[in-house]
Amino acid sequence: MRKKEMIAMLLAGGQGSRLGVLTRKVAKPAVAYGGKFRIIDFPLSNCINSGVDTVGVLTQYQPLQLNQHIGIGIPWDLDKKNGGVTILAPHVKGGDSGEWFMGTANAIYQNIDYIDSNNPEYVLILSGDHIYKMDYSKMLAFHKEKGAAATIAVLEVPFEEASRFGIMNTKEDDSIYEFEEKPANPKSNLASMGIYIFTWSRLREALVEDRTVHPDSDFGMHIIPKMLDEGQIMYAYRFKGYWKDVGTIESYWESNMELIKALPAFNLYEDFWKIYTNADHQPPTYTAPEAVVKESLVTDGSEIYGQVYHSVLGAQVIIGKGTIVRDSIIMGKTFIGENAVLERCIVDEDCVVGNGVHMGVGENVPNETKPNIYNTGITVIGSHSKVPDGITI
Ligand code: ADQ
Ligand code: ADP
Repeated sequence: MRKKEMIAMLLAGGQGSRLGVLTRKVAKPAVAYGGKFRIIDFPLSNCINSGVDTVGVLTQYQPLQLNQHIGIGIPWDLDKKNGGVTILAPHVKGGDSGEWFMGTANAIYQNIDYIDSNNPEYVLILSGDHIYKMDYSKMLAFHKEKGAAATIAVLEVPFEEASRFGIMNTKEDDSIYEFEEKPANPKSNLASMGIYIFTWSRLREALVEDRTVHPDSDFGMHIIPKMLDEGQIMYAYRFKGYWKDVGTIESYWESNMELIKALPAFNLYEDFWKIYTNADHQPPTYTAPEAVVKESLVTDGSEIYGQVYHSVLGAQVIIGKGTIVRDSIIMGKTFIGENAVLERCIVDEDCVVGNGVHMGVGENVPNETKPNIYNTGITVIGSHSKVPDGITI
């Protein structure tokens, strides 16, 4: 039987309801990000850059786009016969009694056979909805050095946000003695990133046992507290670097905008830690004589006839003559007509925005006229929308 030291299981099943219309038709991990990427490119690229060559992807909600994007894993060099990326079917029970994976740990339980077939020593559990670069091999070295049953990647978050996370207390050596999932009154600000390494034999045991008590078994709610109660050795692995849960419209927009700072907190241009994606072959971007493009990311195959300021544009975007786009995210294959103004907008893929459309408030406008109102409104247009000529939104 073949043996892998560590395989990854990527939880890509969430709906991402807080991303609103952006996840109406696609799962959150398949949402476009940074012009030419999709959110799932980050954990997948981290895997291959860390030497993890076997990844199981658990999908559940609207998996079509995700399946198309991942394919057989060629862009990430994950198309290997021995290992590679495997998209695990949403329900495994077959027939009419197809069972949804409710709960993150239960989703893993449902795929025990897949994990066993790789005979791993360790299993890395990942979420499909975080933007970050991380060397999982360093985390594994830490896990082995500590002889832990489980290691949780952590970072310190502002106290007022702590109740959105799994929060733990550690001793001086970073061993964990207390863990609470999304506590109302957090006792610390050391937050779980939802990234775990388990020694597989220990996790396997816990999954099988917990299954009988909690059919909807969840890592943060059940598995981690259970293992801690049993006195198993668990460590917090401190991550230093950029990490963003892009689960809300605001954090998604902000994180895209952070990419276009002169000194970005998150750098896509580092050759030693490339982010791979499945992109079409497109011609270069064309900028017309009258075009203005400043402080922006513009992806291949676009045609700019208007003005683009501080914005992120996906592939094959067309910006018409006389149109001004500012502080916005325009996703791939979207067409914007002439003499339109878009400020603080997110326009999803495959949209058509008509001539003379005015969209989004623009930070300055309400602040100048009503100094007490600080408007952070972001206007979002779902995929395949058509905005008729002359409309103001
Ligand atoms: P949450 O962010 O609330 O907390 P959760 O809803 O448990 O995360 O989902 C984790 C990931 O798994 C997401 O990517 C989600 O899309 C996916 N997922 C959820 N259920 C799934 C299923 N049944 N099948 C496939 N995929 C599924 C978790 C931890 C916290 C931690 C935060 C950090 O529980 O302790 O602080 O992540 O973001
Ligand atoms: P959000 O927090 O923005 O609502 P998540 O991605 O965290 O989005 O998803 C919320 C929860 O809903 C997750 O536990 C996810 O697995 C669950 N969920 C989403 N879609 C489905 C589905 N089709 N069937 C069962 N559970 C789902």
